[in-house]
Amino acid sequence: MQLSSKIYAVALTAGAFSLAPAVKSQSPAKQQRPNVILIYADDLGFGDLECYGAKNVKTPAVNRLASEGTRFTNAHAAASTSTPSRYAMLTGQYAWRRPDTDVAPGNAGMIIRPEQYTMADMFKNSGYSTAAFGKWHLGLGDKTGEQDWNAPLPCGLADIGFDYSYIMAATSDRVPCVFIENGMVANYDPSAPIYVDYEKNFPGEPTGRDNPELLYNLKPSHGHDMSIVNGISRIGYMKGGGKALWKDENIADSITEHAIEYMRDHASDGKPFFMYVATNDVHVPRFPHERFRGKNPMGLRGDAIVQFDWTVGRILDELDSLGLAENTLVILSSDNGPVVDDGYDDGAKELLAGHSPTGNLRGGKYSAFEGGARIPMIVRWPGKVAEGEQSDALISQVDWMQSLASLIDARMPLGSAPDSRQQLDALIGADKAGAPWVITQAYNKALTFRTADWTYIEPSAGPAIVPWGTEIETGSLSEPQLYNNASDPLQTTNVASSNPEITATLASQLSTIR
Ligand code: NG6
Ligand code: CA
Repeated sequence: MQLSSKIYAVALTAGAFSLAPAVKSQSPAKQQRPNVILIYADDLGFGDLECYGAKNVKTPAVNRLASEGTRFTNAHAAASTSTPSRYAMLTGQYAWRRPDTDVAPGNAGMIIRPEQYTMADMFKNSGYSTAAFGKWHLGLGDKTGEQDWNAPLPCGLADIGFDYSYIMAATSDRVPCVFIENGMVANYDPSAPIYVDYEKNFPGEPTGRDNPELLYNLKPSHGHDMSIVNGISRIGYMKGGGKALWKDENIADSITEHAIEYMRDHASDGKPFFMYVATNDVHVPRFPHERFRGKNPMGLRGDAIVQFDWTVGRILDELDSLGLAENTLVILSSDNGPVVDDGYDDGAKELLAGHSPTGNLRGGKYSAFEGGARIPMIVRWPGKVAEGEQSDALISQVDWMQSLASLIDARMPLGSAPDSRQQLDALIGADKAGAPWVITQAYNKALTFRTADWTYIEPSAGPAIVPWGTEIETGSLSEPQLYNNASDPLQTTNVASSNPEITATLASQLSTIR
């Protein structure tokens, strides 16, 4: 947000803490402001963790988190792809309210604009240290395609509330394949200046399409045949990078160790912290470190889940050794539903061996069906959130911002987080009903409107199966769809035509909100 309004918000917040008898009138949950760590996986499905019934893969660290906290069974990302989902979660505004929030290329300009009030602004202006790690995928720099990757980027996470950031611009299957620390390429190699283009290749640079012999780590199954980095071809063209280029097998280590270092540096500086730890796991290309290989029968996708679990374990252990576990709220979740073949020949499909990444829900990543946006969600806050509980409360990630605002007594500028509802009691497991409805967005922008009892999917044009090779049902149909959540949780039978009033009521509720 702009400087003037930032100062305004800081002044308000400072006032709140110096004048208000903040603690007196509050519920026990609010008595002390905890650190908040949001561990946000990529493409991790509702059925991908052992404590959610996963077959074939052990996730002891996540199991531990669930046994020390509350595990949610009816939580939803705001979209079934990354960029719109993260946009909604971090701003409290649905991505479908504005254009240019679709899956972003690696050279997208900042999608969240500096004047928007984000979850990070909210924490920062409430006295928190704030940091982002890992997958970003919400654009960087002022204008799409005009970034100079060899200089400080003119617009970045510092402009939307993050004091510190160590991130990947987009996804690991998109160039540029470098980490960016506080708006500058990390480990920058002046001997290999970086150039990025999403339209045309740089003369003489190999591509996956023309030089498959150079793909010594992973080959594409569809798409992903442009620039080659670390023996893996990607989306987009890139030249240079040298020593700054990531090695996929070290990405989880880099993200996790930067997060751990941040925790150590901020453990006892008198300020609480907010950390957004967005893992690369389990997005494609899945190429985890050697030490996580072969610990499950599912190949690289299973190994990536094991690696994700390791990251979670590292963070929990570090909280213990720093003595911070008691006063830290940990939220673990995912940005959208799972996908098996998302464009690389990694054996994921062949090796599932009975595992269902969606936990048998219909659809998956990209889809309007339940598998698109129902995600794992676990919340731990010792003494405040019940241990080893399950909550079936209806939850949307878009509501996290106002809920966390309430938790820390943030004063929010008028109009911020406009779609976010205060659902703190549901978030901490005290209210087992949750939100009256949630809205999720499929890859083609079709909206799904879900209440406790019914799921309505609005009519939309498009193919029944994702058209580029992932074999996922889109949920797209030219007719309205209605599913009975209680009797048909797997969405096998569209009952819209036999329930015209319910269908019309839900359609009209959705249209009012839109
Ligand atoms: C798709 C990519 C897919 C993945 C997705 C974004 C192709 C053929 N497929 O376009 O691999 O990158 O975009 O995933 O290019 S997300 O989780 O970041 O939304
Ligand atoms: Ca994703």
